[in-house]
Amino acid sequence: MFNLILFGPPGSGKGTQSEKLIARYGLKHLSTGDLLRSEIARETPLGLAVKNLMARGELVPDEIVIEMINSAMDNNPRANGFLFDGFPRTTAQAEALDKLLSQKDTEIAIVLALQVSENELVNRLLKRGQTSDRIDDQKEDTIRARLTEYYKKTAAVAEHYAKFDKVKNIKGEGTIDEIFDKLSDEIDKKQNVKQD
Ligand code: B4P
Repeated sequence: MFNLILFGPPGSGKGTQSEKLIARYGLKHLSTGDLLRSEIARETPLGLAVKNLMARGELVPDEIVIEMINSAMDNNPRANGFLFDGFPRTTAQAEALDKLLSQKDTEIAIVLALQVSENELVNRLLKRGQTSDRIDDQKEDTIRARLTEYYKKTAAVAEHYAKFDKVKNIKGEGTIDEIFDKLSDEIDKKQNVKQD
């Protein structure tokens, strides 16, 4: 199995690049943001419980997302590997993920961390807010709240994986294809090392 985490602040291009990466590498895409939005759209009890938190740009409690990821992995027993997008977002989530993977006798191969300046992030998300129905992209205050959550709780996830020498920083500004090429280079290098 080849498991990777696509990491970065809100608006850094995780969703955008994940689409391309799963097509090239045949991985199963697990985006906690997409899973949560689907719960909200279907008005499930879980969706109703997290709707207001997400609209304010706050993180959903760890237990909820960890359980969601656990069942998503169990529902895909034949996956060649997983691309985790938007997860883990706290150190507790990272530790839970490491444990889940080790129970399946596998691990995270690489963490690709997209680096984008704060102004660019805010501009991208406001722009998406003009054309999408995502409520958390509509107001600059909510976007800033998401960035504050990221710096307060999520940035530490990169430090967690840096301890195991798994993090590669990638400049996330430029064209989508340029960034995709840089991400693919890092994956190819890692996969070649594994095969040697
Ligand atoms: P997510 O769905 O993960 O969304 P995101 O971080 O806002 O977006 P992403 O980073 O994927 O967006 P992308 O760059 O692709 O999370 C939403 C919310 O869900 C969180 O705030 C939280 O409440 C909750 N949540 C999710 N996971 C959780 C977890 N594990 N724990 C707790 N809570 C959780 O796209 C941004 C825009 O940029 C797009 O319009 C795109 O077209 C554009 N773009 C991309 N690349 C570009 C480029 N190179 N140049 C110009 N524009 C670009």
